[in-house]
Amino acid sequence: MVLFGGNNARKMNDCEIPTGLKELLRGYTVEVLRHRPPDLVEFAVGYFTQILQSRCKVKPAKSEEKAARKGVTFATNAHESEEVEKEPIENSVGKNNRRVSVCAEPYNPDEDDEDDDTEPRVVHPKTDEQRHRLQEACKDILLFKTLDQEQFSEVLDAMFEVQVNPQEHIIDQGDDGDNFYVIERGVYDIAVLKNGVSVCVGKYDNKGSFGELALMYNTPRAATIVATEEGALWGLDRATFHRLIVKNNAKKKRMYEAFVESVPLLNSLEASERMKIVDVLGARCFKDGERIIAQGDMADCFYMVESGQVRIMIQIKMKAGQQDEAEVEVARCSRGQYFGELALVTNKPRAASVYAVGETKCLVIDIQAFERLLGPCKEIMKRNISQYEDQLVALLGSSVDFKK
Ligand code: 1OR
Ligand code: 1OR
Repeated sequence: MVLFGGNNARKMNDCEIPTGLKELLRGYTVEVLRHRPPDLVEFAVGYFTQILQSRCKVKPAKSEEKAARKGVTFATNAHESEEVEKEPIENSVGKNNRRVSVCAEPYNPDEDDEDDDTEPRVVHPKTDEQRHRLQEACKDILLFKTLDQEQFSEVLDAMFEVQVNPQEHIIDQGDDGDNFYVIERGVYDIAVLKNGVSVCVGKYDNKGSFGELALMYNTPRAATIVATEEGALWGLDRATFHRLIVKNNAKKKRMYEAFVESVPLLNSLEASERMKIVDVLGARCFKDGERIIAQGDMADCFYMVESGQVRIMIQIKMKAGQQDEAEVEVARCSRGQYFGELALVTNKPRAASVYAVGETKCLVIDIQAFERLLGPCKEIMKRNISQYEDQLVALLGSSVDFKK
């Protein structure tokens, strides 16, 4: 079908599409599809007026001055952020919205509720295949575990794919935060500066997420993240992260603050440190009998029981030489108790399997947050761990060996 004939068509070919037009129209189209308004023109007036108003609301913030000094544009909405992409950025991850050294105003998740509906939604269109891969990558991300269905779907809409090359710096310690990243594949070293020397303190191996701290607390990047091989990430821009994840953390605080205060293990932490735990934890629910941890697996997180109970089971074989194996219950944990620390503390595979007894809800912390936040509790954990073996011998007698 020819839309523009003769000269018009030529004019259209010569004509440059203004920056931002595509994103503006795409945003509008998405909202139309979402709300199905009866009158498209009236809806358009409302939609574009909102964008205009939200632009006018942006105060000339310190961050913008700073950004201007550094030659980058402060992104207030989806299409402006594309301008940032065009800046020559060292170690750029490609077509994503990385910003270097741009600070934002401190963010208070309890204020500005009405802004939620006026801020234009960031949408990066995806094929079915991309969305499927994205959903797989995000299904165990703890920060997403307390989002409701609609919020989660908005997060997925806003995420964009990033291809990664070996040795690429995804994040550099000291920079300001631009995006949060979820790993689809690849191995990424975590390095921090100690006495001016970069030291590798851990790694992400084909799963997990990083880059939340600078966005949550408006601090410089706390570590450097380097890809050790070719990989793929999904990025989430700072504005969407604030609007959905940080705001949701305020709700999490209300829900879990009292619980975290009541966990004996966490008593030795400062109150502010306990609140940081609330920020990074995810809630996971398990059905009666569901396996939460499998003995022998590699460990990636730590659990606290919020409601219900778990059964700790160990596979044993009868005295050496015999073949028979059995799974024996060695302990139970209920509200306020923790499990899954042993493998993290000893760097060994899971020493036991753990099953839900009845409907059970656990609060989960990933291994990096465990290392970062639970250091002061490790001595207490180690003391408890040293009692495990004595308890087991007392429980089972000497007629069994552990299955390695
Ligand atoms: P960010 O926005 O500060 C760097 O950017 C990211 O590295 C950070 O968010 C975390 O998501 C991730 N200390 C600080 N940041 C870490 C750490 C970490 N691990 C991963 N990140 N530690 C290592 C714990 C294994 C403590 C080091 C002393
Ligand atoms: P994990 O990371 O090894 C299984 O995953 C978790 O079960 C383990 O951490 C502990 O939190 C929890 N042996 C092994 N794991 C135990 C034990 C236990 N008790 C609790 N867990 N016992 C036997 C010791 C060899 C306890 C016997 C009473």
